[in-house]
Amino acid sequence: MHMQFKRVSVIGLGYIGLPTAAVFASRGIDVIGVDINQRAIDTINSGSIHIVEPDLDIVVHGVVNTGKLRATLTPEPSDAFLIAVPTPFRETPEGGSREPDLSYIQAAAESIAPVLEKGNLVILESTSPVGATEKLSAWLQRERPDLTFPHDKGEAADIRVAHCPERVLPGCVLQELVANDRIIGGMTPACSEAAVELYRIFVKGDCIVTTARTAEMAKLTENSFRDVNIAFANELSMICDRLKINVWELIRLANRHPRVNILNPGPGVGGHCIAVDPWFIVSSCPEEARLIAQARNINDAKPEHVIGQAMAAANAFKEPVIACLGLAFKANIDDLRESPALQIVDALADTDVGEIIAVEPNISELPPALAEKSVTFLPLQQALERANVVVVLVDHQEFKAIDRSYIAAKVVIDTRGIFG
Ligand code: SAJ
Repeated sequence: MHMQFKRVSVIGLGYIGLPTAAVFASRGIDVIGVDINQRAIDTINSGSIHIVEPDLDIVVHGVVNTGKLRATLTPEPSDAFLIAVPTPFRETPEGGSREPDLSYIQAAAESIAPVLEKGNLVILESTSPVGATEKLSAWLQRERPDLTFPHDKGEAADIRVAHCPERVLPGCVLQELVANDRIIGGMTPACSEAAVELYRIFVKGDCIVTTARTAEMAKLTENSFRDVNIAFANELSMICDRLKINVWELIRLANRHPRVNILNPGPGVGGHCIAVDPWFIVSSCPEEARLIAQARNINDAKPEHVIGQAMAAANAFKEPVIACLGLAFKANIDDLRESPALQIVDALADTDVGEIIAVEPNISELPPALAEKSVTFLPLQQALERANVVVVLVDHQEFKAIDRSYIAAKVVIDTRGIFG
């Protein structure tokens, strides 16, 4: 069967949904973007964007102008529906543990169900625990008993369902959407075939077919791999602090070995993916996922270690002034969400250790939580002039360019190794 995708709906117009919708539209597909946020819809329909991502504004502006992308609150009939909504974590009802919150996926399923038609393709792009795509199929079935779905009727089903996880790096989304290989996890071979046909519209990388469950696990595995490897680097950095060894030099040396490639230690692991996704594996298999859980704990404990180092350094001065360089969760972005740097500055501000200065070249004012705690927000140069303790929390390009003579007389805690 050869499917034709003339009209595609994207449910959830966030960091993944909006660029995906815009790229489909730029290839001539009629795209309907659906979101529950009226302000986001208005912004997009006026040709602007509500998130920060290089070049996305230009693409959205273009496709809204040509009428190829239109945003709305209510789903409309389409050939394919692509779900890109958040899958956050929540406390388990009994408390004490965490579990993935699939309520946004369920709500998306309930919103598209009324307009589904025989022959449609539904794709889940949201990062999901293993089994979520089968649940999606069952939720759609519950709303539309008149149609058949693959969890029940397999290849013969009226609707095709697949999991195709997004794997793009924030900051490089437009390039990576097109260039990266794509894992296509259909609930049946026919579901995969339809999904490959859809992604072929703009994906230049390989589209690799597997099952929905393997695709779900592949995405979680990629981010857990990175988390576990960063935990190894972070554990090494704490061992080296105790043993008075420069961890950066150590890693450079060890990485000379042809089969060793240690990642970079840091102040902790932030962002919405690597610090979250491993928990999806742990919550499915708590008894087996011991290393993955331990890596999460090690990375989550790293900010505490840095706070201790900063306090110890400050205590050596009569009037400590601590300049904290960076608030974002990684280099050269303005994203402060789930940022270990922010967590460290916030915790230091709760102590009476001394004056706390924050420097973040990618934002124009402090987030309210820090402003309330009398953290001083200064440009880099002024902060360095005032401080006797400098804590490097993010490896922004501006910090890498610091003239060493400015910091020679200060106590420096370099969590990112920018000074080697
Ligand atoms: N970090 C370190 N040391 C390192 C590398 C990173 O401490 O050696 C820290 C960063 O500073 C940051 C955190 O880890 O706080 C995560 O940053 P990242 O750049 O590794 O990843 P994200 O969260 O921006 O995006 C990841 C990517 N996944 C992988 O690289 C395996 C991206 O491809 C995924 O699409 C994204 O998660 C996602 O959506 O899951």
